Amino acid sequence: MSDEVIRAQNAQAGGDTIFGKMLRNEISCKFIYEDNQCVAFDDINPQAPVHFLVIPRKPIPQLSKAEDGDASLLGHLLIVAKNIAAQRGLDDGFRIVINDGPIGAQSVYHTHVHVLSGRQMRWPPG
Ligand code: DGP
Repeated sequence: MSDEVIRAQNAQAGGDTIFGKMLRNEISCKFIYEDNQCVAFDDINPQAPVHFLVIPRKPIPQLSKAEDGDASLLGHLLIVAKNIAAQRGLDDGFRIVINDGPIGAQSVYHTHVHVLSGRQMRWPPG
């Protein structure tokens, strides 16, 4: 079992997260994009040559806790993800992942969109 999955199985849902601290500038993080709804930054533990995260400023702990009123915000995250992918020249494609809960191997309980590229992705995912 990978370190990432072990970390996810030990993760606690609820409360503040490392991403909340980054959004409040309590810990430093170089944002590659930001607007009034979301920010994006490179993953600290990249799983591909390109691996960045797009996160909402609103602390939705996980996708399964999102509400109907979050539809526009969640759509915005995907539009931002594809815009950054285009800026980075990912013309041959990319993989979008949203992990949810222990089964989904979520380790940070602040909803985030993974964008991975720069190598051939495989299917089915592990
Ligand atoms: P997930 O397992 O889906 O919850 O993914 C969480 C991701 O967050 C994981 O790929 C590593 C990344 N991450 C965790 N802490 C930090 C951090 O302090 N900085 C950055 N840039 N990424 C982080």
